[in-house]
Amino acid sequence: VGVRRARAGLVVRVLLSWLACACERPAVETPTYADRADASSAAGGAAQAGAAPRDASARPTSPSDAGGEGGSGIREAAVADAGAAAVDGAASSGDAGQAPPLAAATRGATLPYLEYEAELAETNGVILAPSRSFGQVAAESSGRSAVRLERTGQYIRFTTERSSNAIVVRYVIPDAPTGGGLEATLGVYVNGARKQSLTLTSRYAWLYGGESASDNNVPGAGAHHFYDEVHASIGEVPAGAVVTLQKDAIDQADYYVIDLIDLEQVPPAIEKPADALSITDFGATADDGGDDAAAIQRAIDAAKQQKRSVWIPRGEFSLPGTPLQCAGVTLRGAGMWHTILSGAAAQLKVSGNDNQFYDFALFGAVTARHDNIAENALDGPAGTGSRLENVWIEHYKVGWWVGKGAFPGVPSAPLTDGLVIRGARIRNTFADGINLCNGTSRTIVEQSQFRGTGDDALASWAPAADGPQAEHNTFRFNTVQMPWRANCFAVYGGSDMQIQDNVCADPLLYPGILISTTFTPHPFAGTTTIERNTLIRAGGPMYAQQHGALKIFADTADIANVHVQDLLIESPTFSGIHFQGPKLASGIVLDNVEIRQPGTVGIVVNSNALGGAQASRVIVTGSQGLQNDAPSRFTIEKLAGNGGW
Ligand SMILES: [Ca+2]
Ligand SMILES: [Ca+2]
Repeated sequence: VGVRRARAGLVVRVLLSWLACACERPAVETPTYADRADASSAAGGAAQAGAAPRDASARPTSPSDAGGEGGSGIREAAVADAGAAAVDGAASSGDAGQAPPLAAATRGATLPYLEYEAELAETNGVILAPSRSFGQVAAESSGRSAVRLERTGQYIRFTTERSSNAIVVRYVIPDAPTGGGLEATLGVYVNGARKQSLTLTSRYAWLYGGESASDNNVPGAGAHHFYDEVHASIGEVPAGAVVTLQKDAIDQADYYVIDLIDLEQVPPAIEKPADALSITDFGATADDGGDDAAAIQRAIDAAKQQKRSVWIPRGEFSLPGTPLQCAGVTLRGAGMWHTILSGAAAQLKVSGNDNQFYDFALFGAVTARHDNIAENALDGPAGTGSRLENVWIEHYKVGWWVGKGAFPGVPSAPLTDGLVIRGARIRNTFADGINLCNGTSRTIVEQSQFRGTGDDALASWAPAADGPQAEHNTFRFNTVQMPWRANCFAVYGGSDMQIQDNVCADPLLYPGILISTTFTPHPFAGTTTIERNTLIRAGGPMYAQQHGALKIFADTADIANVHVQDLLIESPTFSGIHFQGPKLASGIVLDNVEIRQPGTVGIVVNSNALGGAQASRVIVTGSQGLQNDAPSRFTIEKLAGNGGW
């Protein structure tokens, strides 16, 4: 029982690190982001693999743990969103290899892996001091900390909580002196034996020129975007195994920064549906490096004619120069770990209706952002009846730009209506994860995970000059980590948009949720609903502004009727909630909002803000509650149950 509880305790700590447990933080902090003591308190959390476990019951579930009154509902939800359900499962799981399925997350995506923060593992490496300063590796890290392995024999080590057969490591290795990246190995040990070498590259990382530059690979000042990820199958690793990442003599990078490790039990490959047309019958060959684009396109065209689906079997298929044209076609793979389309043109150009994409990976080759090129994994409108499910996307400009594609002129009706995106895993892009643009309506993105996007992870944008009003888009049950520019969730105009049941952690420069009229959209209409979300260490410095974790920004037009309910804002870099003008904000309702340990103040109203908001059950702890710099222009009406301001 002791061993089991110890293992559970480690994972509890790992998962709780998302929550930036306020109880571990100093009571008084400086109001600047740069040198704040941070969430997963590296000094406190490190090298404790053998320390007394933190029992799951230590989770801050009772209202008294967080102080204040009311709001216990969001506290419980907030605990669950960080994976407490999974922790409970692990703690009661019994013997190795018998772990039950991971329970559904209350907020955020239910993900098929456990995440281990390097800075909470046992290590003899260098734990990076927490930072929120642009240009520092720690600031781009999950939990705002990581571990640097500098010398031969340095490692991170942890005990696995569940059985697994695949690993993802988020890492930094140096760039080549002249740019372009370099490769180096890193050892994976299981129970003390070097089991295999991971091959890491910095080809897709390292940009220069400061916060606004995302297209400069020439080494110089303003380095940022340090991270990339590697994934590998590692054979069966039982629960309770000791997994070590170690720099040995053969591992030649000058240093390795490890941020986090995901361990996943990948299911067996999916079987081919009987009536699907296999691309291998049209000339595609897996794993030979030869160009498969023409063969896959032949399969797509034949399948469309025969009203059948296209089967992409297990293996890696290469698309070096020609993207695939998809209009009214279903592509099915053997699973996101099993079927890979890779290369500079591993892109799906989408048009027409009934486009369906299931169970494969798209691994591109984009190394910088070029706004004049649609280097997107998927690009174009989905029509009606379309789905994207269980697709893994890395190294593009955008995951899916759901926009006009090749449509000429200005659309007068939505080109995408009712698209469903589910189970996507979109990482390490140079711009948005998913952008619903040009009138996209009634589209849902859910149960998806985004990490390291170079612009908004999820955006809904209704540009007035380039499409009809957008309506009823929903982002729900998604987990977003470490966008290195822009927001976790952004809505630029539109009617009746909804952001529900999500988790956002560690955006570097911008809010967690932005409601904005930037980019001259159609006006907000109906009600914009933001409910049951958690924003962790959100907000940041960009364009010489201190963006709050939730920002309502009426810059080019008025914003009316935004309802915010059941929101937890944990350790925002600056303010928790941020109002900025100069246009009118009206009908803004805040209900049951908790802002813990803001870097500056709980709620900030810029001097050009206009309008007002109603607040009930809004609790601020750990800092000044309200700073209203527009007292004659903006009024917050305090209803019942507020505290701390
Ligand atoms: Ca980390
Ligand atoms: Ca091939």
